[in-house]
Amino acid sequence: MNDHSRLKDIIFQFIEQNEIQVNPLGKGHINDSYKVNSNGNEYVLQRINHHIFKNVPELQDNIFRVTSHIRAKLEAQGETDIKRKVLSLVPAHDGKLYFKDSQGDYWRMMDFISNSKSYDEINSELAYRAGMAFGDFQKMLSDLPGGPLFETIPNFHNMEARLETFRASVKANKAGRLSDREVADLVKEVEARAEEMCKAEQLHRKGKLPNRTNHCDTKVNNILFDEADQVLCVVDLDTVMPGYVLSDFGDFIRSGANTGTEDDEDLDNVSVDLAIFEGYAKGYLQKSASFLTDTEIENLAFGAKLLTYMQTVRFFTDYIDGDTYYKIAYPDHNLVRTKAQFKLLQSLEANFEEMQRIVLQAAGR
Ligand code: GN1
Ligand code: MG
Repeated sequence: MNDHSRLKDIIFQFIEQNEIQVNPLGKGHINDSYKVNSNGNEYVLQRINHHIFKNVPELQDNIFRVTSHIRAKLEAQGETDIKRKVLSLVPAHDGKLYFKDSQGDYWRMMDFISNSKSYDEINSELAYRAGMAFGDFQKMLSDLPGGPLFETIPNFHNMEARLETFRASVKANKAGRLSDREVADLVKEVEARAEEMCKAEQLHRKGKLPNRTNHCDTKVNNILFDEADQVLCVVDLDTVMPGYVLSDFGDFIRSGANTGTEDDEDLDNVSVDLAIFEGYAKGYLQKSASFLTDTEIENLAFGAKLLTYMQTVRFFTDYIDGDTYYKIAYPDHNLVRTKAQFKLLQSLEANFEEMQRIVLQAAGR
């Protein structure tokens, strides 16, 4: 069976048989996504990477709970364009929110949000709107019924656990990549910051940093905008789970306030764009300052450093392991990503005082 007829077979587990078009969609590093057109309707089909998301039924249940709760809130607010303001899962014919095929792969389907677009590069105004959207998202989920969400990837944004894994990988040196001088130097740079970067877990143990329901993947391209560049909704809900708000602040800055790209080969391109930082901080705090604690606000700028450091460590760990987690486009891709993230971290370190000032001013403190 060729790929196309395999995909068709899967798609008809969710929708009625029809003429369809299927095209690859998006740039995610983990799942595979396709856009499906059928009978005037548009859908997103995704193969869920179940080596990473090991419990697909719980994963889908999280997404169902999150989207149902947001939908109910939007209805109560009198929102009219609900179909474009929150994701809608399309259940399989058997009622399940996923389909497991004969090869053991897991699939899901959603409605495609019509006339929407995402950006990999933005400006300060769009960052401001994205900040409001993620602040709103956290606020809407603050009273999610049914108890905490399932942790779809255990210890996902736990820096202590990430460092433990990193150290085990360095020790195992499975791909033999540590003999390179540049790689060994980067290990030292990671270790030099390790203590500082475990501050969030330390604050949490002291009872000073709460868990909240976070998106945990606030990449700039996980926000959909409409034709007039107004935010429609937040997508990619696989990692919505309990965590520290530093994650949702920090990961947007890491991905959206970089003057270069996540995998820039020219490190001179990479630095923090403070205007975008400020836009996001203002939008996010406009929605969240009322429910965040002083400790959370005082550590948001640190969150930008933390998530950039964490991503450096994650790409680097994958490089040392021999590229088993992230999709790569060429052999040294994970090392290039590691160096670009590390360069961004150095820029965030150099601009830290200014970032702290911007955050406190935006919070009115
Ligand atoms: C992955 O799938 P995608 O591209 O949205 C990763 C994020 C990283 C990001 C780095 C489940 O996100 O945590 O920050 O790559 N998702 C998972 O670009 O590991
Ligand atoms: Mg993702």
